[in-house]
Amino acid sequence: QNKTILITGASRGIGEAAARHLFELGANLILLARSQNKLEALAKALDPSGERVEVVACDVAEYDAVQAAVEKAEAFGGVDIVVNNAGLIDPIARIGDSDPSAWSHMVDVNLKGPYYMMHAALPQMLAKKGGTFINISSGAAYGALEGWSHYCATKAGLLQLTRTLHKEYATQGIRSIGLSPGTVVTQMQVEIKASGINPVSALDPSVHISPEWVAKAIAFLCGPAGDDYLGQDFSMKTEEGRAA
Ligand code: NJP
Repeated sequence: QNKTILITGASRGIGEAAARHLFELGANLILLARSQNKLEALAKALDPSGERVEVVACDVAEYDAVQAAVEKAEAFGGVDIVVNNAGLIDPIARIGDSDPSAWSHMVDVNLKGPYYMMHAALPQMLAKKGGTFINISSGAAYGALEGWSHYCATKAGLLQLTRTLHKEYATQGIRSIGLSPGTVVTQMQVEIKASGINPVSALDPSVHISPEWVAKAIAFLCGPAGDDYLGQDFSMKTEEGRAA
């Protein structure tokens, strides 16, 4: 309620579901992605008056664009929560077949993007003496999955960033929490299936996790319950995650 929440990758999938759910819970939102049209359509559907939702077309791999987007939060009194959700998995390829520039680009989006967001948002949060980062990682941070070297490496790196931020800033009221959703029915799984490497055999919305379910986990971690997971990774695949 009345929190200002910045969500990256809000144009579809988990980010869009998080935007819908957190808006319903009363948050002011700043929505980021590269697809401006999709963001504008979402903002119009959620908030026709335009009072509580701001959209910013932004590539999280560009520091100046990230900083300009975070500045928009000042109009809402500063950012309270950042959901670092934007992420890529494509192109999927074994290391020897991979394209070095595509590998590097994934580091830019999946790892440097959340770091840029932390760097840009921390001054506002420290001025408010509090703030929360929810960093969407993955079970791939723990396993070595064929064809996913870039994804596994960046998601493991994001968890280390989460832990380090906690060590550095917890005493100043900054909460840093990882969230590993498991298999979620989104465009990303369509891309995984198309690659033919490590596809989930039958993606079934009645069995696999819905983006709406991840949105509820994000809201859960934004609240006081998140204090039990500071500097850690909340896995939705565990019994604890399913119960939450
Ligand atoms: O993916 P998808 P999900 N700058 O492909 C945006 C993690 N995860 O919702 O820029 C800014 O539907 C893109 O927007 P656009 C996963 O690693 C997933 O499934 O307009 N934004 C879109 O909104 C990721 O971190 C599963 O193209 C950029 C969004 O990112 C997060 O969950 C399992 C961008 C991607 O939407 C959301 O994934 C798991 C850029 N440079 C973790 N590049 C799963 N789906 O099974 C992309 O454990 N975006």
